[in-house]
Amino acid sequence: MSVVAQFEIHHSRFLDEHGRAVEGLPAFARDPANLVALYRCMVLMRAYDAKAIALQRTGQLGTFASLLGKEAIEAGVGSAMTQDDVFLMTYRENGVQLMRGVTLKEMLLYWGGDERGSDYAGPRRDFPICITIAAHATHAVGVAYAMKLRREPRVAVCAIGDGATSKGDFYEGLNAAGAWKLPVVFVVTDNQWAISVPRAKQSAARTLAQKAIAAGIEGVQVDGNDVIAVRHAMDQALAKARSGSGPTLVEAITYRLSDHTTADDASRYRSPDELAEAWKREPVLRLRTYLTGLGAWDKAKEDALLKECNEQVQAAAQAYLDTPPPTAEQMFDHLYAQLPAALARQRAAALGKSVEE
Ligand SMILES: Cc1ncc(C[n+]2csc(CCOP(=O)(O)OP(=O)(O)O)c2C)c(N)n1
Ligand SMILES: [Mg+2]
Repeated sequence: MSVVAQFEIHHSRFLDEHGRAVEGLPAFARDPANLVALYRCMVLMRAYDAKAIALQRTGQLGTFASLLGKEAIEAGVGSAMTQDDVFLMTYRENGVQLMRGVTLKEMLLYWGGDERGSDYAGPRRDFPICITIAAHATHAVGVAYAMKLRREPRVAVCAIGDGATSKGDFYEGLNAAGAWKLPVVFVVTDNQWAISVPRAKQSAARTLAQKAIAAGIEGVQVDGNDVIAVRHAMDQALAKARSGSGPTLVEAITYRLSDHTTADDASRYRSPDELAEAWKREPVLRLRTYLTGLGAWDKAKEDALLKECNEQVQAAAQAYLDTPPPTAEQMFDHLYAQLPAALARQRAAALGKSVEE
């Protein structure tokens, strides 16, 4: 017998949970100004998240999926992508959207059940939220195929959860991406839970990154609570995809610090000790500790930033609340360029009219 194939999965981390640099930093992270910019985005994400939950709890927003705990993944992914890339997300990536120019008001409109919230004024080619778990892995492959056919130096980035990696669509997407060497990056938020199903029951695979191996794709694992590690892995994966060298799967290890959504109560299925342990590794404090140690951050700056973020979020919430609700026929206006006849009839009925056949 001989060994015909051997694989390794590498884990990377630059900042440990105490906010100490444990590796030589990549070039972008050696300039504290770049890290401060990422930190500011992460704090804004957290302020938005808290406001969205408060709006839901007071009956002013629909069910909301919190991103609490994955701010470093959001900032790392969002800052690495260019405006020409295309982002395909599930429902927990409002942070990346924010960095790509989707407005806080648009995001709140979406969670308020208003389709106009998916009609982004900013990144027009980014996809709307895909609630159907893993379905957008195949969409991402389609987008990347189009980019390759047109010889465009662009990349499709597909954000997906740990639970979603058990779905057939995910494997199908990975396989096609590998076989066709497409410019696509899969970012798996491995947050240890898929609603109430823990990571240990989700897959017997030691890592989720290794799922890439069977598709002939490179798979890497990063500490998803370390924004430098996420950003660095994304920089490498995007450059590789852009140069025609094919896809990468980035598994980012983190922890879902919130309930699954506002419709969930995670205390029914996970221990408070596990949650308390996870808070010790959280990404925002980690980066703040590092920046404070460098002398690039202090309490006055923190207070000013919190005030600024809260004001920004408050203004967006007010703009959302001041938006008149969509009229009934508008529910037909955001799915098709040309409405099929059956839906045209329903739209007319919603308007109280009839249409000619
Ligand atoms: C096809 C499909 N099946 C089931 C669901 C219900 N569902 C919503 S979220 C979720 C769990 C997803 O977990 P994971 O991929 O780990 O993402 P996370 O919520 O942790 O970010 C499930 C099963 C769905 N939305 N779509
Ligand atoms: Mg999960």
